[in-house]
Amino acid sequence: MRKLMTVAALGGLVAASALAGCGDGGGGSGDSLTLGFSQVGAESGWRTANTKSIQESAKQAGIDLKFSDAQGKQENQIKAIRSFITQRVDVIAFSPVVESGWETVLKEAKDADIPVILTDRAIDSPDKSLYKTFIGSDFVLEGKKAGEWLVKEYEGQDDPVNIAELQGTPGAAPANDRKAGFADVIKAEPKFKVIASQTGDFTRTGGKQVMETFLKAHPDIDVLYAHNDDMGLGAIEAIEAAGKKPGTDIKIITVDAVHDGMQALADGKINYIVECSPLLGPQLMDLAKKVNAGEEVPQRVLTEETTFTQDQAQEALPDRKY
Ligand code: GZL
Repeated sequence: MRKLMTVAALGGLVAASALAGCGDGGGGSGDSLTLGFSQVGAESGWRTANTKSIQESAKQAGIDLKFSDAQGKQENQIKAIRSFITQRVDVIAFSPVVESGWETVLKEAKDADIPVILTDRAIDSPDKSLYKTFIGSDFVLEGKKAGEWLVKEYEGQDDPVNIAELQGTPGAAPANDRKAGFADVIKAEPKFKVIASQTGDFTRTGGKQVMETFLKAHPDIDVLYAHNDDMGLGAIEAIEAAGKKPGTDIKIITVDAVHDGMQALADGKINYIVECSPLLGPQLMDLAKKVNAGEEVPQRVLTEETTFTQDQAQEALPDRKY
């Protein structure tokens, strides 16, 4: 509607073409809302489920979705956002692959009067006027939940606990925050020592390769904390290839709770999973419609999520949506 008013102000001819149903002057077809979405890539089971949720929800909401996969590169996301601006989409949404470097392109969107919604991952800019809302998890809390389980698991034991950590993509909000939340909890007990910490880039391959190097350098690893299930699953392959029992010789904590992670948890190869829901599609579409209509939306929309032990995974698996 906002765009139709602008088009109409440009003169009868243009307004006539708009009224003739040639679209609202935006990139949309007819009067449906056009949403430009830039996705991080396809690096993990979580990402696949997130993409599915967004694409299916757009269809159900009657929203014309222009979807771009950045293959993990910030420059591709910036290009996609500029393309959405040129196409005059109604709303832009994206999951920022890393936290910094977004001010310039988001100012261009703001100058073009196209509202932006952040999904999944946050940006570190203090300028909150660059986006209308951020819908996603509290990654610091997820890291804390992982740490709290470990503290409970080793309660009453004084021996040193050697921890290996597989970090997510360098500079990504979930990697920075899951590391910080976990470290903040375990620092209370000197027995917990992070003896190795390196990025596996949120992928299975990365998790397997880095875990292989960890195992060669540190025969005495007691615990693995992986920032997502996929790196944990890759690490399990390396642990088994080294003749050790994942979940027993090396306790494993991961984040996400995607199907394959939950199966490994139920099978006893992972000990605890902190859920991070990828099912952001329905709420994103609702927010996009509200933002397009000029309605007020909360600056922050927190996603609901829980945690799973091995017993809880057995119970939850049959009903899992991802
Ligand atoms: C978290 C999301 C992370 C997942 C990973 O919201 O950004 O990226 O934890 C994914 O599996 O790759």
